[in-house]
Amino acid sequence: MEAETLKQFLIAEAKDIGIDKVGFATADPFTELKERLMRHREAGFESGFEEPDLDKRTEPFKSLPGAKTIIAIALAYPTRMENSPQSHPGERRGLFCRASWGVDYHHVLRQRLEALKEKLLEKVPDASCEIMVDTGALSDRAVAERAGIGWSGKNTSIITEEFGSWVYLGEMITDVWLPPDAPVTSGCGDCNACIEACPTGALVGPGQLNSQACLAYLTQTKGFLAKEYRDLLGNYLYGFETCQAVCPYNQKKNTSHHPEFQPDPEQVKPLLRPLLTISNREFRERFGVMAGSWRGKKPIQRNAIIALGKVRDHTAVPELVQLLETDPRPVIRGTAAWALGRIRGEIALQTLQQALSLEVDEAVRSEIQDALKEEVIEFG
Ligand code: B12
Ligand code: SF4
Repeated sequence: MEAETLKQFLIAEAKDIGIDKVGFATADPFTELKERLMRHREAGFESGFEEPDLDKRTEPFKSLPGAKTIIAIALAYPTRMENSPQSHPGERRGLFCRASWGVDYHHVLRQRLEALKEKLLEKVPDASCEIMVDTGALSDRAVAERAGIGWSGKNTSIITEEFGSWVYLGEMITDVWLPPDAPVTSGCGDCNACIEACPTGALVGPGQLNSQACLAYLTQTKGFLAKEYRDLLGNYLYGFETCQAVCPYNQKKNTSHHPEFQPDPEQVKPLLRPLLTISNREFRERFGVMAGSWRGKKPIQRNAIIALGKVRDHTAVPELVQLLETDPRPVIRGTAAWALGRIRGEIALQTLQQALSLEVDEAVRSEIQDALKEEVIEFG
């Protein structure tokens, strides 16, 4: 089959399979990206979730010998929730970012790419293919940019004409040559809305993110969240999206044609207090299907405690006292101490003082001491 005919066949099949955008790129090394990733690392801007081998990241043939083409795909996700439950005093709710709504996108995109691979194999039975979604060696964004899926925005996201940046990305490397698409021109122009809106200044320049200061990253860490970030998280339990929410290309975009990504309101906007005492099993059963559960329950619980402390929810005091007194995890005890210091009141204060006399972990002791200090300052 002639290459252009094969490409058009795959584009038509991709649509039937339920892929929103498909683009074709050469599998040449990403030479400029390599330089960029080296500087990114030297500056200490990596998150640690990236593939560490920069040769593998930028040389597709290291993942598939004989690689000629990369087929990039994008699937759009919803931005609006029907029947979104309200958060009330005493019944506060947390929030999973939109990129975690519905079924974990890794499975959905991989399944779509497997179906596309089958179509390619129908026409070229001896083709070799390597599928990647997020956890693969390549930079999904750099691939999507080269394949003309969208441009690389100043918020570092790939922005598509049709769906804004509310898209997941994935790709298939193959040793079949297919005519490449051209990258699209950036539409950012003079706009700097994302850089100005980032609450931590993590967007240190156009298209340059210091992951260590990015709230999306910080929601996923397992240790203590540095104090300066606690008030900035709002009620986010996983991920963050201000740099997308403010983007003019993302306004009024909502994709509802993938049932897999439709949010279950009780799952993506759960009540906070029950999260504090949820068992491992219950957590897996309720949230295990979501992308946002990949780091386990500890960061979600830590963020839930912070959200409750921030709004000074007095009704959470019994659960917070229980955590401070009995939880085996120092991060959870220490964060509970911080929240009790915020909420204040007699029970909170007494519990903090008692806990200080029993606590042996240095980091937790320091949190308790600071919580008690805040108490004195605020009452004084
Ligand atoms: C590590 C990681 C993170 C880290 C770091 C993010 C970052 N910006 O670097 C953290 C945890 C913070 C994160 C957060 C999010 N992530 Co993330 N993440 C990744 C991962 C695994 C690697 C990204 C990476 O290597 N970053 C390093 C930077 C330097 O490279 P890059 O962004 O890949 O490549 C671009 C730059 O290098 C730039 N570039 C290259 N040369 C040059 C030169 C100049 C001068 C400039 C200005 C730029 C530039 O262009 C490249 C293409 O855009 C990818 C999956 C993958 N395998 O690629 C998903 C991925 C990027 N994440 C994704 C998503 C959805 C998110 C969140 C929106 C989730 C959320 N709501 O919380 C946020 C968005 C935050 C943000 N502004 O990036 C999607 C992005 C979809 C899209 N439309 O762009 C991806 C592609 C996963 C997927 N397969 O769908 N993520
Ligand atoms: S907010 Fe403005 S600068 Fe940032 S990505 Fe969107 S268009 Fe580009």
